[in-house]
Amino acid sequence: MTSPERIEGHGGELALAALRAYGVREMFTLSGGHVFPLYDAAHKTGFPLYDVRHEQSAVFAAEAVAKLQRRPGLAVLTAGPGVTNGISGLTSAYFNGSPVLVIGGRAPAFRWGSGSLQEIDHLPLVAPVTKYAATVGSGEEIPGAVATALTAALTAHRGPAFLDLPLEVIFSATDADAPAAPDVPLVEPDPDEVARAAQLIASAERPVIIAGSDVYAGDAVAALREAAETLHVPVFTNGMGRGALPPEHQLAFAKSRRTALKGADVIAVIGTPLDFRLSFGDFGSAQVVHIVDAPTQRASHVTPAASPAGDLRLILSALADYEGVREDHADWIATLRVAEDAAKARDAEEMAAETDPIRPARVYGELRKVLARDAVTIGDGGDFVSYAGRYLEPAEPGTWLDPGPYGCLGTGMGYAMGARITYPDRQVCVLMGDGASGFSLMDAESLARQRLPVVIVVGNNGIWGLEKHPMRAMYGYDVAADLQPELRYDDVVKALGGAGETVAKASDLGRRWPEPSTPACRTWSTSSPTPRTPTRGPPTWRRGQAGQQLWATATSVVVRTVARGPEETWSAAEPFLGVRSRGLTLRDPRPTTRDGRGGVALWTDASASNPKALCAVSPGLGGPSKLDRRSRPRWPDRVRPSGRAWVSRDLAAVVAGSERRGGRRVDQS
Ligand SMILES: Cc1ncc(C[n+]2csc(CCOP(=O)(O)OP(=O)(O)O)c2C)c(N)n1
Ligand SMILES: [Mg+2]
Repeated sequence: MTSPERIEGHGGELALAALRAYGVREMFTLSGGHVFPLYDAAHKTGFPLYDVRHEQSAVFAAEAVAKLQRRPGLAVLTAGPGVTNGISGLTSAYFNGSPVLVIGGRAPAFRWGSGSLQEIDHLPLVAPVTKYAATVGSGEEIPGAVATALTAALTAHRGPAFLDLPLEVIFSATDADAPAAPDVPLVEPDPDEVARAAQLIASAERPVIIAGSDVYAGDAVAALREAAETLHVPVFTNGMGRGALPPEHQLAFAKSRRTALKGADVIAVIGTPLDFRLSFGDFGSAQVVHIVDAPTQRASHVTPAASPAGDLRLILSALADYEGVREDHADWIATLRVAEDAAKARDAEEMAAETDPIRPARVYGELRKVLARDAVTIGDGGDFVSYAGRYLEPAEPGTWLDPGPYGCLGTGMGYAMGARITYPDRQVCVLMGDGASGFSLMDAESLARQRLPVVIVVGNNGIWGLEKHPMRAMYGYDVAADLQPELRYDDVVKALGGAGETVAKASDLGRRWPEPSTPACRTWSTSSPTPRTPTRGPPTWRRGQAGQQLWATATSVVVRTVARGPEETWSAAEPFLGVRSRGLTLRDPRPTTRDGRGGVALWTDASASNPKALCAVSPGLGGPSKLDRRSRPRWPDRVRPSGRAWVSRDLAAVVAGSERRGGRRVDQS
């Protein structure tokens, strides 16, 4: 340092000085010569540095500390393949609003275009999935560039940022202005909009709050609780919002969501997008209040009754200070409590069931007995993790990590590393599908070597369960969905320096919880097949006429979007848009292919209570799919079909088509 205002050193040292000033406390990386000066700076100053076996684990680890600690996480990736390997991690952070900074090495600027090793311009690749991305042109600019990138990452709505430093910039010594103190702007909400939201919720007869990750990210958990208590509103949560109210709180609900969403007249969705997890904000006749941390997060596909945007602590504190008249929601809350208790009793039975092979519910039943209240649980997988979402009940905020709406498999070991570093003394438990484990299990070696013990529970069903079952349902067969049955993932972890064992009997699960201080990883391979779906042969598709309708009766509900790609071939896109208990869910048609074509197809089967709903029934889904020619379903008012329709003969799919309202019934050919 030359003076308090100027700092001196090579590019790595200048960058690290600025990173420290912004609260970065460690670096995740995989070795590469292009970024050696950052290692040198860390090494010389005792700055913690953790390395991994795949760059995406480095970004996921950085994301985990960012999510859990609400501060920036840093991944340092070498030029070219290092950065490109990190892009799924960056994208997940973008979808999750996590303040992650990736610093990339970069081939030298002075001979750009001459074919240097690992030379590629990263910016066009990362720009769509970052809030800020830039190449730093000189050593002098480094502290300022780091400050700008981190300010962008930390400003709500938060998200990742990217910088790359050309070889000569990071290696050269220079001096530069010391980084200014962080100044992260606060987004002020419009008080009138906040008042409108408060009044809507308070005057509702049957209000519901759904709180998501940004409530935790915005450090607004206490304010949420106060707001819920003042307004006396039941609270459901998703993502990092889980645990925001302790499960024993009288306003905390988890299992009665369907009853709540069906019966609610006002639904306040706070700090989470109105995406596929929330039926795209389509809650029938209920009014929607969407409370977001920045105007950019307001949904453009729905028109909420109110949508305050700004610092969530400010908004929720204002709701908590509401002094107007509020309806008495006691009966409504009591109704939900009955549904909640009934669902809990059903779950308890499943969590105790003695089956061979072990069912996921039982795994979670046993885990609930051994996990501490503050244990961090991490989900990385398909079916196995869906069950975790259902059966595990985070008791404290910031203790559940899932991949978020981007749904990227492979977060497991990176998230585990970030969680262990965040909480050296807590239980950290990764729930992994056997398929998902293939993406990151090699990083069990990084954990073992760097003495970062975690417990990994592999739900070993020998398949890509969440893909195999739907493919069989759709086609009557499946391909590319099998894994080696009973593969010893525990032996893999042992070979990597951890511990491991296979648990085959449910009654052994609870007994075998390793001591939290075990300085190694332990895998439990458990068999947890999802029940196989009966199949009745592959569907065949044919193009239909605009406005065609076919319908049938059946027994469960699955909704899918089917896009018609540019090459006139069918492809399934966005599976599992939502599951509805009301028989028919028809979404507004929207383009699903690059060229804007495509449409929305349904195949649902109706619920028992609504057996004659308009259906599109996959023969693979089981249950009766008899065409019902007596009832005459109609297009729901909201739906204005447009474009053309495609109808599957066997699926009796209904696809939005025609500019007309209403549809024409046709017989199945
Ligand atoms: C990176 C990535 N690749 C593919 C997918 C698609 N996918 C979603 S769930 C799933 C199956 C996961 O299988 P497994 O981890 O074994 O869990 P299971 O469903 O069998 O319990 C796949 C392949 C994805 N979400 N992310
Ligand atoms: Mg599996």
